[in-house]
Amino acid sequence: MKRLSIVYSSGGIRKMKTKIVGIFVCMLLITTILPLTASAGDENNPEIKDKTRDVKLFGLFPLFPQFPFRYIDIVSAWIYEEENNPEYLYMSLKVMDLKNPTQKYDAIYVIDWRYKSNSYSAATHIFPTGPWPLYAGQWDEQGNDYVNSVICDGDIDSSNHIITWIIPKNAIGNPSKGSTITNIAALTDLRYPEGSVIPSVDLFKDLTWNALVMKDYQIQY
Ligand SMILES: [Ca+2]
Repeated sequence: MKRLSIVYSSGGIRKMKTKIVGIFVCMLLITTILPLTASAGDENNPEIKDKTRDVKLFGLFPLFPQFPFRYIDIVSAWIYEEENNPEYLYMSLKVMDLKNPTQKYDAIYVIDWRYKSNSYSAATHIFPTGPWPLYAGQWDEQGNDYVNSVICDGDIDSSNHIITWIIPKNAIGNPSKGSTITNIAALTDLRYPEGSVIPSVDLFKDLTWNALVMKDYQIQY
């Protein structure tokens, strides 16, 4: 009987209307917020998810065993932004077993991408003497060197095997809110350090051209 009185009283109908409006607003919020969250990367939803145990000699020939190369074996890479730090783009690269310093080689870690027909990259080197700074900037047309670059904040986190660059957007073409950065790829490379007896050529590489996941990233802020 109580239920009937709620249905037929005007107060009950108002309550129902409020409830329906409430549910509708919630649904709107959920559908608005979800795509935003899904389009920013994180470790569980990376822009690149690479195969593992796929480091190759000269980037071409399979290697066995893979164990000695775990520190350049790319697992994933993701991009994100912080609402309270909108002038910066965050990029993280995860490998199987990051070593800092390395034992013998110059290890190079790179994420590159394209924005408005230009190429950009974030990179660093880790040597037996320790790491270089983290840096990022625009590449020249030939892909040989930086047109300009800046030193970035960030983190080389050996315990979680993640390198993170915090890149000022004004150093990478000022990508605007809603625009998309494309052709995101990661690469790693081992060379003997300059000055060693063996020439400093690219010996072992991991490239993500055949990664399991490859997504663009839409700028959030
Ligand atoms: Ca890999």
